[in-house]
Amino acid sequence: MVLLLLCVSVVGIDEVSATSNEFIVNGGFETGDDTGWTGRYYDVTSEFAHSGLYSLQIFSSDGGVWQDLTKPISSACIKNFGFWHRKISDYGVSLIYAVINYDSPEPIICDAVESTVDWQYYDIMPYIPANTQIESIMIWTAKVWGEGWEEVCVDDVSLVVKLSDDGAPWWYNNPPQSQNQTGNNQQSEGWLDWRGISQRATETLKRLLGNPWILLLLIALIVWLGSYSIRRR
Ligand SMILES: [Ca+2]
Repeated sequence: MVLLLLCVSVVGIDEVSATSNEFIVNGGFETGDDTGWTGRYYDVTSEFAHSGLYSLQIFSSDGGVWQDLTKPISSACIKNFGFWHRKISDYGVSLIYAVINYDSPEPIICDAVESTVDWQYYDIMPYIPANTQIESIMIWTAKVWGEGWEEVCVDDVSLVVKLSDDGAPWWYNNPPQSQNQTGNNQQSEGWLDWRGISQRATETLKRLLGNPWILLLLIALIVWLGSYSIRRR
């Protein structure tokens, strides 16, 4: 069991070191398609780009995209979170805003801003509550009643976590303390806490026991140990 726990914690450390500090998949749309995103009334375009060759073009109000993060990110670990946007012509009034889902049933609907023909940065950081786990991001458009509406482009959507001096994600060396102290958050905060390790050990054990070859090997080992101890007597 000790060996098993060691193996599991080694897997956890590998996961940490292999993790990039960017947590948005295809935030610059440089795959040339919508890989990582779901939504409506959008297309990936090469006509406009804040950086690279592509951006996302939203061609109707009440349209946009969303993405679930590959793992919930603690608010304390986030360094930058936002995106760039612009209107494709000076016509109409195009509003854009972000919606963040976190470890609460109610999402955060951030303030809508007006897009201009110049690229502008939409900063999500001021809307993130302390001691929360961010789970997904939605970028959505709206119109003003009675006004015309112009298409909007979005590019360089990015959620970057802090890095320690050794290049590991920030929480690897600085696991958030406040939630553990208050006991409010029962969810695992990092990969190195014992609750997380024992959870992973249990899951791995279940997976191993579900494998008939491993099960057979274990039975053979028990039989061999049994016969060995009988021989010694
Ligand atoms: Ca781009």
